Amino acid sequence: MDIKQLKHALIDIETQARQAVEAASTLEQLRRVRPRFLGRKGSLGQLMATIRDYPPEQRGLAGQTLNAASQAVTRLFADHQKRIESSEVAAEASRADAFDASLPGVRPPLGNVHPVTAVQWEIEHVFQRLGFTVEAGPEMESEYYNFEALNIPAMHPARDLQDTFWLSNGMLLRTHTSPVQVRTMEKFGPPIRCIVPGRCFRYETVDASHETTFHQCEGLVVDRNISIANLIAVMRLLLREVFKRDVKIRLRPGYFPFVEPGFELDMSCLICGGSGCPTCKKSGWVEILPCGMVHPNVLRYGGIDPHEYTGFAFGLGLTRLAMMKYGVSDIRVMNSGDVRALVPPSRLAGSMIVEKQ
Ligand code: FA5
Repeated sequence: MDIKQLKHALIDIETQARQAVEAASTLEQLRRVRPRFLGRKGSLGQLMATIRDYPPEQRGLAGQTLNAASQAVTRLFADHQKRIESSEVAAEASRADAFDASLPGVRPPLGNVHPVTAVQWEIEHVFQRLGFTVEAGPEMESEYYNFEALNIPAMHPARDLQDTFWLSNGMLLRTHTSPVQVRTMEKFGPPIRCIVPGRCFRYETVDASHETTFHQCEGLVVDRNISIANLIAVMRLLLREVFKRDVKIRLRPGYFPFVEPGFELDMSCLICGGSGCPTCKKSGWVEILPCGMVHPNVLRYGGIDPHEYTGFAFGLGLTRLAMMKYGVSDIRVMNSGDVRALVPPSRLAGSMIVEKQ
């Protein structure tokens, strides 16, 4: 048999092997069919024995050709064996009385979580996929980080925008998560991509949308060539991921001494559908996402050269976002301890339950 005939013979053997393998529906049948092809006396084994009959210059090629065919047939058996095994496992598992004590258990989701926690987990998940780190800062903060390093010097009227709880030791309860901006710049230097979820405190009158204790989530990106286009793209992505659809937003100029330019990003109130209610103060819009390009002075305070780096920052109103997402119309419910406001595991994204347990 010359090499050409050998190749034809091998194609035939492979075809027969495939048919025989596919006809086997149990491991026992498969085991019985194997020697016909792969055993020493099987069709491939017999051809192996003829290698020595080839002229020396053809022996190498004949050997390679046979080995390739032998490997292909071995693979046919191995693949079909896996198929039979998994269908046997599936059949076993679907039996009403089947119980495999050796399988790892599925951890049942336990307990309900606070709406703010649920939204915070979701946001962390979204941003971690974008390569952001999750940072934290102290709730008892110095005047320097809460105001001065954010370009709000003493006597600046912007300090009055955030009524502050001052402490007897000269410190304060942070009025926003923005102090962690300069802390993070000092700690890591550029490039920075981080979010900072956390609790904030303001000495103000409580109503349906204002609390003295509430949550924000700061976001900070500092790198070369960061522009407003990056800022808007990230804001849109964030809202789309949290609400799982495009929500109506509006962008208007906003003043914060630590950004330039600054914006207020409002979303259409999901409690009233935009027609006006106490939650949105009858405006149809909820202030949720103030943001802007990091002011050069703030970069300087953080030890970063504003000629080389630019950045954007945002201060998401986490508590208000949670209200919109879970339909809580009065912010006072959030700190009330009312268990009816909690979110059951069935309403959390599946990946979050697994990750956070
Ligand atoms: C700030 O706190 C800025 N630090 C945000 C910022 C960060 C701007 C980075 C630019 C760059 P403002 O005071 O608007 O901004 O608060 C931000 C959000 O927190 C508001 O949109 C609102 O959703 C929420 N918020 C503010 N005060 C309260 C309150 N008393 N109760 C509940 N939520 C509040």
